[in-house]
Amino acid sequence: MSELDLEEMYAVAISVAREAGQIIRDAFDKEKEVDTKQSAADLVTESDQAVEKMVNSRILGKFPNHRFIGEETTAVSGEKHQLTDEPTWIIDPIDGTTNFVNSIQEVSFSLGIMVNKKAVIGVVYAPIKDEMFTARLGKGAYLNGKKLKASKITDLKQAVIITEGGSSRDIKVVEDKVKNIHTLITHTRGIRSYGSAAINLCHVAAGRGQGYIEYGIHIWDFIAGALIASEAGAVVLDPTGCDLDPLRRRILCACSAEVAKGLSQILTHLDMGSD
Ligand code: LIP
Repeated sequence: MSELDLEEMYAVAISVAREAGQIIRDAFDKEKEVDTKQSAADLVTESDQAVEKMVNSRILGKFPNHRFIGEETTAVSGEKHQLTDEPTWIIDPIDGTTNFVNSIQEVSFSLGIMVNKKAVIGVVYAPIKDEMFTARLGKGAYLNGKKLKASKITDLKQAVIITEGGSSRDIKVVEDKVKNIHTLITHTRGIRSYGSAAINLCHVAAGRGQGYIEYGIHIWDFIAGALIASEAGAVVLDPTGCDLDPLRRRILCACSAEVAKGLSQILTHLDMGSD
């Protein structure tokens, strides 16, 4: 894939993110039509579907040979994904749908592009706050054009860690997550929960906290934010400390290797299957 191809894909990614942001903003304060998916806490609205449809047609119209993985298309097909070496656009039309339904501002459009199974472009747009986070592999991460740098903290005791309850209501999963929340409160300066994996990763990229850990999310929730965080100098791993497997439905992100190691050692690691 040439530099020129990547430039073109990056420009298209930013432009569809802006268009997605407009759809989200227009619907934000209105009454939403809400449906549930895997659990009563796993929501979809007509706006999620409208954004995904628009993005799918824009991308495949421009790059007919590229592959597309979208949260809502997957919800309908129920398919498992196989990552190939082909350029693959991975999108979450509204990351933070529960926030969107409740008109809470932490909502984002997330778009990651993988080539040869590696993330090369990440765009997360938070339209209500007009925050455009972008990254290209090896070229740094930016917020509205300003370079991002993760926090320099190495001591877990000084770290603010973001984590989420997630949408699974399986009793064992909930118990393990509660156990982890107890552990995190005990070992860190505090925990936070913003309701959008993509935004959580961008917060770590921007130095707004030192780490983020979540079990049970999907490739479309985190692939763009993971590139943005790592291009800002953060460490992105599987929670056990191994390399991140993008289909494995879990992620650990920390501002430093020390905080990452500390987190990995104290947490109970949940196995939530793969995409
Ligand atoms: C959300 C994630 C969030 C997680 C929620 C949900 P969605 O994605 O970003 O981190 O805790 O359960 O999966 O469904 O709003 O795109």
